[in-house]
Amino acid sequence: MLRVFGSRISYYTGKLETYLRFRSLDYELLPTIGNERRLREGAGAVQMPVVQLADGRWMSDSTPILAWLDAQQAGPSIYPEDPALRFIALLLEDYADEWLWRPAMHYRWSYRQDREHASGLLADELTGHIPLPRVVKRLLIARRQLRGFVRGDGVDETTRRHVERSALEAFARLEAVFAERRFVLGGTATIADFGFMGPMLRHFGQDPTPSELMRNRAPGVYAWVGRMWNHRAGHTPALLPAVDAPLSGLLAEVCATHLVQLRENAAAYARGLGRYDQEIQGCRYRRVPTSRYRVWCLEQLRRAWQALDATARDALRPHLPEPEAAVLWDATAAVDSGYDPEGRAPFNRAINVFGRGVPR
Ligand SMILES: N[C@@H](CCC(=O)N[C@@H](CS)C(=O)NCC(=O)O)C(=O)O
Repeated sequence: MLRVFGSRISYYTGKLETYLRFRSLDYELLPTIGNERRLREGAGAVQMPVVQLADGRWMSDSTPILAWLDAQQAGPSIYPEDPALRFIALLLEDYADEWLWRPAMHYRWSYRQDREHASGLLADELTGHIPLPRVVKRLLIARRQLRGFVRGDGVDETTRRHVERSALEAFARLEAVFAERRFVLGGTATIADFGFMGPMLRHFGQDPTPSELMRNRAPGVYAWVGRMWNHRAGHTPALLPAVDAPLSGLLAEVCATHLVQLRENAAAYARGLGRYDQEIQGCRYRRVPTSRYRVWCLEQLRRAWQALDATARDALRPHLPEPEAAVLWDATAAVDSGYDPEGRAPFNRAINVFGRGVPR
């Protein structure tokens, strides 16, 4: 039995739970609040999810957690065998993890109905032991999230439209994919699907405002969320033989958004900046927080690209538009995060995506 510290409306906890269900691995869900000391001592940081194995070892960060768990399983892996497809799957996971985070937080905390739903749920789930009136707890939670992860992450009147467009664009690109097949890369789920379940399950598929948008504009994505939740390992239908038009369209959006942010974030980190400005698809974001963790994400993707042979790179290059995608291979884009130099993740000392948790 795994012990999963998280929340039943958390982005990355939902991603992990989808995987645990897929592999029929039993788990118990426990709150992070009230367990901060144990989590910090065991895993290095308080974030959702943190996992404790039956033998007492601690794991953090859904990306290496899924990679490690999957390596322990008998039978077909969720990481495609084909090197080019595997690279695409990792890139899509990172986009879902790190780019769709901002619109997910915006929809949850900027819209009143969504904010009331999430703050009430979190107050009840996580803060039952804190002797404050429920209304005060809800207010404090909502204020922390809105200040830190929405306004503090560059969402304002000038960027709001673009932030929402990012979510709608992801819906539209995935809708085109699911018109062709049941999962992102073929007939069964890969790490790309589990990555997309982060934003799509507990935020866009469940929060009142984006879930209505999803049902109306992208019913195929809505159906895929249910399909993923119900998907179990066992059968292995084929994956795509080559990148097709819907997948190429999705990759173009990934390059124009996520890869630009990864590049600008790494450059800011190299300059020692705590915040930086970036322009994405013509929209200017001011003073977004620099993330050391995302410098590491870029290192991981660059390492994966380095490991590809010429055949795989040639197959991918037409679908990874420059100049944005050059951050994957350009030597001048290399920035050292210094995080997890021994490659021990998920068993290393974790860091939060932003500083000590919430951007200040
Ligand atoms: N890279 C981590 C990110 C985990 C994460 O940032 N989780 C969010 C909640 S879904 C969190 O704990 N944020 C810190 C906070 O709110 O203080 C993962 O994939 O597990």
